[in-house]
Amino acid sequence: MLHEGFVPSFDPAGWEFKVTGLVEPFKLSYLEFMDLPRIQVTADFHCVTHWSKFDNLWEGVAFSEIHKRANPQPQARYVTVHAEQGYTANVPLADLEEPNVLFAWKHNSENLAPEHGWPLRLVVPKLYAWKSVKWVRGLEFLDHDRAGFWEQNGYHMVGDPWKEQRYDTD
Ligand SMILES: Nc1nc2c(c(=O)[nH]1)N[C@H]1C(S)=C(S)[C@@H](COP(=O)(O)O)O[C@H]1N2
Ligand SMILES: [Mo]
Repeated sequence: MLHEGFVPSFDPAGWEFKVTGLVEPFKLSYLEFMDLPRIQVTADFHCVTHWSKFDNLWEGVAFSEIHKRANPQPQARYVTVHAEQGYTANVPLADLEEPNVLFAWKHNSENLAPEHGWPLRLVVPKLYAWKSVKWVRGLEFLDHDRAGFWEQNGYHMVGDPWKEQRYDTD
């Protein structure tokens, strides 16, 4: 699948990125987010419905930049990723700590199209693409794994394509 719901409109003045839960909570405005150091990552992208896009060049801010500012408590082991319209996905913190996880706004040197997540999407190359949350607006650090949108609808809590973890029964 591609996404649930409609493509949200973007208002830079009203946009903020919120980090909450077992952390030192903080918020970033759009300009503050765009001021963070940037990286580029090349990675494949696997949807759970058996399509893949290879060799994508992503540009944005590494997860590690947000992680170090959040300074999570030791018991924080899971993250709920929050997006526009209440979309959520749960990801083990260990999978976000991979060096190629980023918040991207460029794909193959062009700004993301609105339907692909503009102004910001998470990219978690090692997991199925439903964890690569489009229109991302925040992270919530938790000590337990809480099912997100697709996970409540039968998808896997981790979603590793190499283990074919599609459904909660895999
Ligand atoms: N906010 C949000 N992000 C989302 C989704 C969604 O429904 N809402 N769908 C996911 C799924 S299932 C896939 S396959 C990818 C698709 O990304 P693309 O549209 O850029 O190809 O986005 C993921 N991110
Ligand atoms: Mo998907």
